[in-house]
Amino acid sequence: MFSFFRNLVWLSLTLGAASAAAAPPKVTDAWIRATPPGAVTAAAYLTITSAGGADRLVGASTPAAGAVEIHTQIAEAGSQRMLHVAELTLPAGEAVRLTPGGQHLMLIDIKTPMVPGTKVALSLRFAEAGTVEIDVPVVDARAQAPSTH
Ligand SMILES: [Cu+2]
Repeated sequence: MFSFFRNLVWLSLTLGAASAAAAPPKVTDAWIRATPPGAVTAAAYLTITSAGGADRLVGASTPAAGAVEIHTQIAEAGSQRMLHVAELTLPAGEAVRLTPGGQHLMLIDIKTPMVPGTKVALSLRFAEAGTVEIDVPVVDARAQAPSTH
């Protein structure tokens, strides 16, 4: 499993070197799961489509948290485990979905609880397209993701 992710990173580096994306990636269906008081992390979900060519999500940040990591989730011995990945490969024109139970952005050391109805500024850093700023609505954990944004 670990070598699988190493191969993913290697593959994305190869693709990134060959691409020359111009148009910024399209980010849709972004939402952050509301957190209870005292929580130190929060999960953000979104869909990214790189229209201009292959790209990679290489980092993210927000004023609302100390750090943002790209995580993937795997089932292991009957329980869910999260893995920190260095980057996310974005094939040209393909919608890459970060959804509950799978890949997500992890907000680490959040400054305040994530309150439903509020929005959080999120800065996404792409290898080719540079930085894309979005405002992400906070949604109650029991509610479904908004259909669009
Ligand atoms: Cu996580």
